[in-house]
Amino acid sequence: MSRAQAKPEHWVVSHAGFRGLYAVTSDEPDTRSLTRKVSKALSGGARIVQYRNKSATVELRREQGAALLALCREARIPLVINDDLDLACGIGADGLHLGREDIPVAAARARLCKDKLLGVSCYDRLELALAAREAGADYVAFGSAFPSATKPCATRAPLSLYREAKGRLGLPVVAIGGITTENARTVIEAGADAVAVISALFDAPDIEAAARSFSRLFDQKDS
Ligand code: TZP
Ligand code: MG
Repeated sequence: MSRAQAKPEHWVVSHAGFRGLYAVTSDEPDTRSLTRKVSKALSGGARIVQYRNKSATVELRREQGAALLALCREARIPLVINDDLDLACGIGADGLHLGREDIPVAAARARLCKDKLLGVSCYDRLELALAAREAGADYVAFGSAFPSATKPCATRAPLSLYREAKGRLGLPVVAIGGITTENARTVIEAGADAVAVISALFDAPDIEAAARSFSRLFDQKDS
């Protein structure tokens, strides 16, 4: 059995089912507001949630991570923590997402249980993804797919990379950066298994409706 197939049964997302809207939180200082927003994203069909808050203190991150974990467990959706291995381990989250400024992937894999998801940002570089797979990553993310107001200086990844990476890696591939309900279809058709979205989801006037629109794009590809 592969590592991915051995993930806990309470997750809706498995290796084979790693597909759909990947909701990444925006920096939100108010925990109640954060949980309200994420709850709407889950109601709209988000298949995975990443807690990302670049401006919170350690205490606030712990409070918000724990609150989101409770919400995600109820929805049977995995909660992945951005950057912070101690937080992920401390609250018993379902996974960790790392970038190039974070701890090495192999070091994180060594501390994370095998049943936890480990995701790695690979920007526009397939060789980073190949190395991440060797070091124990469960999925990889490429982007920015489009210009992103959240991360304006992010490297742009060519659309051709999604299919090429899928073919070369045999791992789920996530597209991130500037993805909206209008352009998401382009990256899905280019081979992305999931779309990771911050602003077009959490800044939407109706978060649940936006999540549903993103989610429907994946139904359409199946039919
Ligand atoms: N990595 C590349 S672009 C980006 C990250 C974290 C930001 C994505 O945010 P948005 O608002 O969906 O463009
Ligand atoms: Mg990071």
